[in-house]
Amino acid sequence: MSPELSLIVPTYNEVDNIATLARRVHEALASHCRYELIVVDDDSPDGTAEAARGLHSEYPIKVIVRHSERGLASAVIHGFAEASGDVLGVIDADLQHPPEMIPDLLRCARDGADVVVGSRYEPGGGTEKWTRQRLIVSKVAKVLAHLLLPSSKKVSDPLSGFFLIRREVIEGVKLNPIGYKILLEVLVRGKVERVASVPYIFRGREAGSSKYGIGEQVNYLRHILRLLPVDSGVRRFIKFCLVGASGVLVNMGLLWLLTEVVGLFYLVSAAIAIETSIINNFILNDIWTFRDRRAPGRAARLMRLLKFNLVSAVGIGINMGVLWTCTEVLGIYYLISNLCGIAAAMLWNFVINLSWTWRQIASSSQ
Ligand SMILES: Nc1nc2c(ncn2[C@@H]2O[C@H](COP(=O)(O)OP(=O)(O)OP(=O)(O)O)[C@@H](O)[C@H]2O)c(=O)[nH]1
Ligand SMILES: [Mg+2]
Repeated sequence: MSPELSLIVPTYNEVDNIATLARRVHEALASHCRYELIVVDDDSPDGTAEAARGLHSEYPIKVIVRHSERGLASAVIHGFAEASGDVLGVIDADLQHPPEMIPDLLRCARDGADVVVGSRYEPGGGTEKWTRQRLIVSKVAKVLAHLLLPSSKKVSDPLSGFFLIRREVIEGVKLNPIGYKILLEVLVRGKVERVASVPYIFRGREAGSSKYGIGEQVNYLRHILRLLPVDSGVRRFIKFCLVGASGVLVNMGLLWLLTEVVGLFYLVSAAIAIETSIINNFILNDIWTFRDRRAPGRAARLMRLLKFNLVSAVGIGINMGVLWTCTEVLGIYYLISNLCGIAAAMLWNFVINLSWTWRQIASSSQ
């Protein structure tokens, strides 16, 4: 019978930790579920793999040794491929993630969460023995992920190395991470709808040494850049900008046509052109940018059109306000000021339309 949970443990030089980890995992899980522990070791010179193999008679442990590859995240992916459980989990070998909390995480997965994250950033969670510098780096990294990769905002700690996922989340998905942050990869590329978080304290390392260094911070930035074009939130924003650009063309074209060909007064033409471009943008956003967020029915569509008009009207006000302030108060050249105004209005339009006009129909987090 296959296990319910496959727990992946990436290891590099963890000979002093692996037996304690296996024992504590077993004590935590034996009465809760069938599980397997998959140790993925990158040929550690300290003999971690042999030590892990020696535990085979006591615990359900499988040891994989990679000889030609190195890297935490790629080791985890290797472990996923070898796992047979319905739920896949990841835990560090050095006991910084408390194995005693795995049953709590598993409960959330059983309740239907696709991804359950052990989080340092929920009330009750935190870090122990971290230097101020490491705390700052971690917080900045988290904010960067939340800002640049909207998919990561589903969870409070997208950089956690302690999490469970349902197998379906990554089935058929090609994961291709750099460095350490495998959860980020799963959140952006995986099929994630419901998420849950469980607070935990990231303990200080007691044995062995850290493999975390400056190289990982560079890798992290490379990883974010690689994920940018994949993130569904970023893609949505790009679509929104393209639709906005099409609206500018409609606006300019109609303004010219109505003024030059039809002979209307240019301000009358402008009013018609503005409303037409708003309707153009609404239709394109409704059938393309926010296609997945449309409530059904004509009344709902009409309501979205009204909201979109309102948001756009305020957006025009913001554009004008920024243009005036930058030019008159800050003394910036008016064309540059206008660019700032357009950017501010665009951001306003996107954020409010996303959270109001095309608000998500069903809540996806627990
Ligand atoms: N297979 C494999 N595992 C790795 C590699 N680098 C780190 N690990 C393991 O990944 C887990 C996390 O690595 P750590 O060095 O503890 O990183 P960290 O927890 O961010 O840093 P510290 O708080 O300083 O311990 C540990 O179980 C390591 O043994 C690697 O290149 N390959
Ligand atoms: Mg560690």
